[in-house]
Amino acid sequence: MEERKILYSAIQPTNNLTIGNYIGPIRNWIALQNDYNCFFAVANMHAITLRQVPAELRQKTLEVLALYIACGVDPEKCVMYVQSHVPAHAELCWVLNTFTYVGEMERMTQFKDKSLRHAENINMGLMDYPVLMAADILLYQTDVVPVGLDQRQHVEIARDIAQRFNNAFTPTFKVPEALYAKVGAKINDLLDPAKKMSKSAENPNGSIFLSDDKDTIIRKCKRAVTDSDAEIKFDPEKKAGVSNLLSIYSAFTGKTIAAAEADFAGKGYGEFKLAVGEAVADKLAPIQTEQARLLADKTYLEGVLRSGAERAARAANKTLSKVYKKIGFYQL
Ligand code: AQP
Repeated sequence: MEERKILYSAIQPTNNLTIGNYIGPIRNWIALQNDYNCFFAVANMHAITLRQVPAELRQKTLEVLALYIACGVDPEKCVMYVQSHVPAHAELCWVLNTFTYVGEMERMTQFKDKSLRHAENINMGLMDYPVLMAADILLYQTDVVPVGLDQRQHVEIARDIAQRFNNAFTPTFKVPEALYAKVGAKINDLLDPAKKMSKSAENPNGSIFLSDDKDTIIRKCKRAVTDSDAEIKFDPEKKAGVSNLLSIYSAFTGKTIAAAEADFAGKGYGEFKLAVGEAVADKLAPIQTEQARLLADKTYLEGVLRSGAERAARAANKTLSKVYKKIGFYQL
């Protein structure tokens, strides 16, 4: 690989991916893959912090990889791999645990939210999620991490841990920057626009899944919560529902928010919602077809993962070996 800056990002193979996952991080991956050395993981180790059905987790792992490629991530240019195929993630996580304070982890918003939603299974892994994510990022000497806004706190803690380690020894980790989408860094739930659109939302009508068919997408858009003043204007404070739909429309058509507003000047919400649904469905249809084609070729997908795991492990082990040396682990 030539000397370029490093980009790292990952998605958990849980539930079905939503347009939030696409608009927030994946679109940026595709836009930046020619300018950075990219590592994209399928984060199955993060996924088991909530209970998964093993056969589904296995299947979704391939589905997510196929989706990355179907969305436009180029396996010739980018390293794509499954997190558990590179043991250095777990190994560095253990070391970084000793540079992270319990109080910091208890304050993480996602941990608090997920603890409330999964009170029956508040396991150590759930609490340790941000440290594993720090290990993911720091292993590759990452410069930028394209994520959704919901991950801001986790990237911040990864930076803190990197700096803490660097200060305790000598500079070892690059301190990464988060990178957010200009439009759609946080896509909200269609039925409750105060909340992030989520893969695991209680009501699936609030989320558009990348696997949804056209009728379903249009039905969900038609039911989206808006307001009563009938003006199609971007104002996230006062018009959260409409602004969310404008962001979705902008992301799926490539138009600016101003151009999107202009498209609907003087038009009604019914027409607007239908146009948003159609824009999403038209863009997703070829992605779905390509994902299905790729999933029928398991040999190809496994080849991508084998080569990805090798290339990722090579980069990750370099960092891990430096870390082990600094902390005094006897190496043979
Ligand atoms: N609504 C969103 N808008 C913008 N970006 C988003 N991301 C997630 N939702 C939105 C970004 O997608 C990446 C992967 O996220 P993840 O795999 O950690 O899962 P999630 O989608 O955030 O998962 P959920 O909904 O909490 O469900 P579970 O945990 O049950 O799978 C991240 O970059 C995230 O910011």
